[in-house]
Amino acid sequence: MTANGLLGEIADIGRDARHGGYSRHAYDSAESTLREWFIEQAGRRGLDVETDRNGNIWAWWGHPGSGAVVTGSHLDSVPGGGAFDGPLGVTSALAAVDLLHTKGFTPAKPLALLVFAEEEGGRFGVPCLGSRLLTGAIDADRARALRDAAGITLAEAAAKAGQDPERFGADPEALARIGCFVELHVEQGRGLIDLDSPVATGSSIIAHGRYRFSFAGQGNHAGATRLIDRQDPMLPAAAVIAAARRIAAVTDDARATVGKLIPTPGGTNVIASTVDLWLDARVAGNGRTAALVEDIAGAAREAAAAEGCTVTVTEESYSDDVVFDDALRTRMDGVLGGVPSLPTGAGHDAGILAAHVPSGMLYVRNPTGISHAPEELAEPADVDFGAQSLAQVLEDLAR
Ligand code: HGY
Ligand code: MN
Ligand code: MN
Repeated sequence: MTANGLLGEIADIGRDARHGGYSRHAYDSAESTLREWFIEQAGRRGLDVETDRNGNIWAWWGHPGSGAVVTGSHLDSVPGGGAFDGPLGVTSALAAVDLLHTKGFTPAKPLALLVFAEEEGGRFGVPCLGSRLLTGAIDADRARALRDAAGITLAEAAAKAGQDPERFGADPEALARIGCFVELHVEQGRGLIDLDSPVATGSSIIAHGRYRFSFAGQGNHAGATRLIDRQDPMLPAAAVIAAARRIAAVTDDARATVGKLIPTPGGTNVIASTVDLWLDARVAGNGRTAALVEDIAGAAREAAAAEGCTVTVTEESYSDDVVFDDALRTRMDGVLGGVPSLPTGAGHDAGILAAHVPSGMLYVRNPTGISHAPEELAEPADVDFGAQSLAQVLEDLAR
């Protein structure tokens, strides 16, 4: 079946009527349905499926073994996300297996499809959670205790989904099986439109982190409290949002975003007692994300003090700059007959694995250039071209 056909099969799973697009988060009903769907699809192709101790799903063509050629991505989304970010890589991997089966190819090395858990951090806040756990990039106790908006811990959600959260943790045996990893992904930008090419390899990912800013003031009555008597944490929160843009704008090619803000208690006629907001900060260069965040935190402290409020800043995740394996990228480029190679500001599981195994990315053109929103798109012809390109790359790597 083609990747377009497979995407069509899951098109109604996890649609978000409120936000538009899709909301599919770790171990919620939509993502669990997608997991079951993937396992069924892999089984149909004669792949041996196992879910590892961290909730990542492996589907093996041939016996699991070292030096495996591995490809995959994720099935979870951001809230109100697009249809392609993650699922395009998973469906293209299944379609590539079909293409290789059809041509009678038999891999000379173990070949596996890999679906990572909670890549977006949409429920528990830490991105690439499955690949961070696999590689030991996050402490298992910290991961187990991560809570979603309803206060449910990852351990509770995973246990409810039939996993044993006590087994979470670095999995050097599984990691050692990976000879190389290639992730196909919809491009999250306009590079391929401007270059008029349907696919590209990935060259690098800029460093990025997530930081929680917690402002505390004094809850009070919106009408009975004079302005001079207020300690309103919304004021410094608003100042940080503006400061993030102002400071990033003078830091070359930095990106700083506040997309999530939660006032407590959140009443229209209530001065908030606390406000939590999350800063997503990204800029290439060693230590530059920390410096960017420190400048923004300085503005937060100043604005908080001016309003008689306090603020605490907590790093929730950070990933260093990634440069993908040059030999793998060159080999992919050769197989594909010379394609562009693009840097990206988007994080990926391939970026987490890159510190441990040769990793590469294959981007598929997105005519809107938009991602993490319902307008994310890959045209059917480019989807097919991407799956064929992935099949060519896998055949070369696994021959
Ligand atoms: O946020 C990111 O860069 C990725 O989509 N998780
Ligand atoms: Mn994403
Ligand atoms: Mn993604």
